[in-house]
This record gives sequence, C-alpha cells and structure tokens, in this order.
Amino acid sequence: MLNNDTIAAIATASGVGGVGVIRVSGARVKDIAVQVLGELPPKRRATSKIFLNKSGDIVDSGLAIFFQGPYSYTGEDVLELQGHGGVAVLRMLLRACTDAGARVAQPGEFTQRAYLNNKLDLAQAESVADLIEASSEAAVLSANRSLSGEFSERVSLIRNELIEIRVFIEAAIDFSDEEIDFIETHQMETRMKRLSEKLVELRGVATQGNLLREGVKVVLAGEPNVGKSTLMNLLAEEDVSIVTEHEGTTRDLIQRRITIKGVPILLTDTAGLRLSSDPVEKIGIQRTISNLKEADIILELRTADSAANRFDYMTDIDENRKIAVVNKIDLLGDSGHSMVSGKNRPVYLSAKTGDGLGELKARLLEKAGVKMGDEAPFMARERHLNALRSAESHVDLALINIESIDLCAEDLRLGQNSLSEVTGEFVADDLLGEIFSSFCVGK
Ligand SMILES: Nc1nc2c(ncn2[C@@H]2O[C@H](COP(=O)(O)OP(=O)(O)O)[C@@H](O)[C@H]2O)c(=O)[nH]1
Ligand SMILES: [Mg+2]
Repeated sequence: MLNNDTIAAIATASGVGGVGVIRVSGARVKDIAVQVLGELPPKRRATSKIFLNKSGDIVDSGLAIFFQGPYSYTGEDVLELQGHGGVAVLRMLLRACTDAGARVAQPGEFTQRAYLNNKLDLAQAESVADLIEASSEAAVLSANRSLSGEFSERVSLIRNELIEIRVFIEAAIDFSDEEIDFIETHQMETRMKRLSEKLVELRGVATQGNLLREGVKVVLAGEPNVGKSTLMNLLAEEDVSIVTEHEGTTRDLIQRRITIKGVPILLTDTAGLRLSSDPVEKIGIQRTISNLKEADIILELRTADSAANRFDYMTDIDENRKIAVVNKIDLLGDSGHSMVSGKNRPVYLSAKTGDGLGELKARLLEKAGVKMGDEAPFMARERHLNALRSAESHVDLALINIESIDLCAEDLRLGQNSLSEVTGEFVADDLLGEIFSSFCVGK
C-alpha cells in the first residue's frame, strides 16, 4: 500500500510568490521535522523556524505547522513549511525533506490519502480539484457545496432509502412461502416511484453544476464581414478581435473566456467562411471548420441585408447546436425583424448598438441547458451524472419487475452500487488512479 511511505510536495503554484508552502505527510513526518527544523514544533501552532538541509545549510526561514494524525488533511501526521515563494528555494526545501526520508508526492496524493483515510468521500475529493480549477464565481460556490458534503449527503439519503426498500424485498424472497402482503408491495411500489423522482431531481441539480465545471464552447461563424468580430468584442466587453470593413480580416482563431450569469463560456471568433485563394486565409478557414466540430454551440451569423449564407459550410453540423443570428438590424430601421417566431427563430441583433444582446445571451444559456432553478447547483462531474442515470434506470427496472421479486431485488442491488460509485464506497482502483492523477501536485 502506498500509505506506508511519507510524501512531500511544493503545494503552492510554481513561480515567484510572497510565500511558498511545502507539505509533508506520512509516518516519518516527526523525524523529518527534527532533521529539517532541529525539533518537532508543537501541534497545530504556527512556529517560526529556520529550515536546514542535510549539510546543515540554512535553506530558508518561515513558519512550520505540525498536525498530528488523524487530525490533519490526510489523516496522517502532516508538516507544513511556509517559506519564501521562490523557485530555487522551494526546490531546495523539498530536497531537504526528501533527503530526510520523504519521497516526492504524485499528483493528488494528499487528497487521495485523505479519501483512503475517510477524511473525505470521493465526490468531496473530486470537488477539491474542481474548486481549484473553477473558472467563475458560480463554479466556486457550487464546488464548495459539493466539498462540504451536501451533494454526497443527498446521494446517501437516496441510497439509504433504496437500502430500506431492498431489505424488505430481500426479506420477501427469504420468506417466499408466506404470502406477500399486497398492501406492502403497493407501498414499496410507491416508495420506488418516489425514489426515481428524487434521482431525476438530483441529477437535474448536478447537471447544472456540471455545466459550471465544464463550461460551454461557443463559436462565432459565418461569412466574412457579417460582424463576428464585432460581436466577439461586445460579448467579451473588450477589443479582442480586429474589426475592419475588409473581408478576411480575422484569420486565426481568437478565444476569450467569458461568463454569462456565472456560466463559464469559451468564446471563439473565427475566420469568415468563404472560398478564398489566399493561403493564410485558407488555413484560417480550415481551422474554423475543425473548430466548429468541437463546439457545443455555434452562433451562425448573417446580416439583415443578406438573404442566406452563400457558402454551404455547415451542412453536417447538428441543427440543435446552432443558433441563427441576424446581425446589423440597425441598418434596417424598424422593419423586418419580428417576422419569424418559434423556438428556432433567429436572434435579431446589432453588434454595433448592442440591441438584442440580452436575447442572445438568454438563448445561449437556454441552448446550453442552463436552468436557473430555486436550488443552487452542486459541482458534479460527468462520472456522477452517469452513475445517477444508471441508478435511475435500475430503480425504474426494479419497478417494472416488481412482480418477479428476484429480478426486482437484483435491480435494486445494482442501483445501490451505482449510487455508491458517486461517493466512492464502491469503486474500481483504476478509476481512483484516473481521478487523482488529474489533480495538481501538492494537493
Ligand atoms: N451597421 C452595423 N455595422 C456592423 C455591425 N456589426 C459589425 N458591423 C460592421 O461590419 C464590418 C465587419 O465587421 P467584423 O466584425 O469585422 O466582421 P467579421 O468579418 O464577421 O468579423 C465592420 O465595418 C463593422 O463595423 C452592426 O451591427 N451594424
Ligand atoms: Mg472577423
């Protein structure tokens, strides 16, 4: 087991900073403290110390804090050294710790130990990484809701309910020669239905959190001069793309991260799509086309005065990913832009005046699946959504099979396993490896 050795890592971001932190965890922490600090500092108290290397040179001075296991992040003895945030000094300090008996930690290994020592469940451990990587305030808030255990708690409540139903059904199998009470079967059916509804509801909230985690890739596409770059600048609230009246101005992909109502969006401005003989522009157009394939949502721009796109470049792209945008309505005066209605109606806009921008943002969020419900979302990963979906389908099958009690019991057992995957009571080792290896080192 990994847990026998003592790990150390630079916990602060690499580069220059006011403070740099080294974290050490494991059975040899006390010895390492004696070697690097001269003595073990008192528990949980920031103590000013000089940090020494193997040869007795002063590497740095700063604060040392000792957390005795199990009252630490990892559940093991932990030492934190807060020194100066320089690249060389931190590297030397890390070396002093490894010379004293630690080895360099793998990515996410501190959090993995916290999970293995039951300090956090798996969903909470994942939200540590999600909090660090959160790219909007809404994402931070939802990652914290998951980290505090609210999401896990909801999953556990549903799982406990499922276990109660299982106990009844399994008991019915064991006493199969006795007549099963019709009323109780009916009650179980009602409870399973309610369970299924709760799972759908929880998945809805988790899906919103997943959007905050993943963000939405939005690409601006259309013929040259329809106003893509102008719209990019309007949405980004700064001049990121060059705007001219000349066709073929934008050649490379230009990207900006923006947020709309807290939802992170990666916005890409592209070269206008047309048949071009200019070699540089041609490459730009190729990049545009491959970028369109990866987009979650494509804003397909045309202008109010051009009837339709002349260049047929998006035929193989799913209509559900497109929003038609008609730009430059300021040139039209009052006429002409409220003729089309319905769900797939174009958004009428002036990227110059900002008219119609609110409508465009609302349509973007709607297309991305953002539903501003009463409940703030939990940060959730695709893995969690799949597990919830799988639990849902097992419970639904159990309902269908309620008359064939063995099948019903098996469906419920599988449903319980799916729920246990979320919080990590039931999870394969290679999945754990995959999850923690995507963390940063020192976390
Ligand atoms: N009147 C008007 N002109 C616009 C509007 N949006 C863009 N333009 C102009 O159209 C030209 C091309 O704009 P640009 O953003 O570079 O188009 P792109 O080639 O699609 O990126 C520029 O001269 C812009 O000032 C709009 O909403 N109304
Ligand atoms: Mg442009």
